[in-house]
Amino acid sequence: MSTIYDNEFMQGFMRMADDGFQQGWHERNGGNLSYRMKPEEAEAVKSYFTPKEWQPIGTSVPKLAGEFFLVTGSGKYFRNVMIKPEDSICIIEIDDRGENYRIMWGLVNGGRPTSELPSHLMNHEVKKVRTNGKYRVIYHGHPANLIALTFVLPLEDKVFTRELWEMATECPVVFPDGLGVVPWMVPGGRDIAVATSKLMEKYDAAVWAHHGLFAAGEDFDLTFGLFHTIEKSAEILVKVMSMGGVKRQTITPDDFRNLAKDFHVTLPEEFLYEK
Ligand code: 2HA
Ligand code: ZN
Repeated sequence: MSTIYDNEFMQGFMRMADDGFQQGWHERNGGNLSYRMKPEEAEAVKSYFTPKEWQPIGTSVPKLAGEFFLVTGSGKYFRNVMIKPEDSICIIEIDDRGENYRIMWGLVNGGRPTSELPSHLMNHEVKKVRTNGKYRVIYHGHPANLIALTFVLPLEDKVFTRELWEMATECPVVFPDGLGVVPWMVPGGRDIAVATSKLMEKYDAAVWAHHGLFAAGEDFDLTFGLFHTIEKSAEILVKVMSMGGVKRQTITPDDFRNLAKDFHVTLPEEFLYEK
């Protein structure tokens, strides 16, 4: 007998949640994940739907009207997604104005979608428009090395981008647009959602100071890979700083320009400043 979990997007979502937990980015109920479902995916699972009451999103996302999302639940543990998905995650539908959502499947023991739903949906809206519908995944977690850096580096996009680019040659190829930084803000609400989605106009990832990372991407592999690459690079920077912080040699602005040519990426000059 087939189940809702036989669908590839379900498998991909659950695997990503488990991978993130194994990486140590989701202590307790930390982090959240959302996936904008394709129309055929919503169609394929609609026999499992039991619609609940409409609830306000807390912000307005008119360009997501009528969309279905698979999202983690508020207060739920990534650690449990694989072993009890029906308790940990849910499918929601957005209403025709982009103001309300309703649970269609999941969270069988009650609960709500992620506390960061406004940030997730506003980021989805920006990315849907900017990528012509290509981007479908928004991911938030608490990677320790990147968070540690938010206590010692200036909270500036250009500093985080350049320092992380220098730590691993793959970085400018993986996130050529750079990385945004949101100063510390109260999580869960509309203000931090607005600040983050503004950065998502320009970048695929944004750091929340003293909190975590938001990443956006086309599919589960690319989004997880982006998050993973950023945190790996942050780990190297933490090691370099812990060894006294003096770089005897590094990748120079001209090295980056040469890399950009060979790898066919455009690296904005704003990140290739002389230090
Ligand atoms: O607990 O990570 O930002 C979930 C979160 C809130
Ligand atoms: Zn968080």
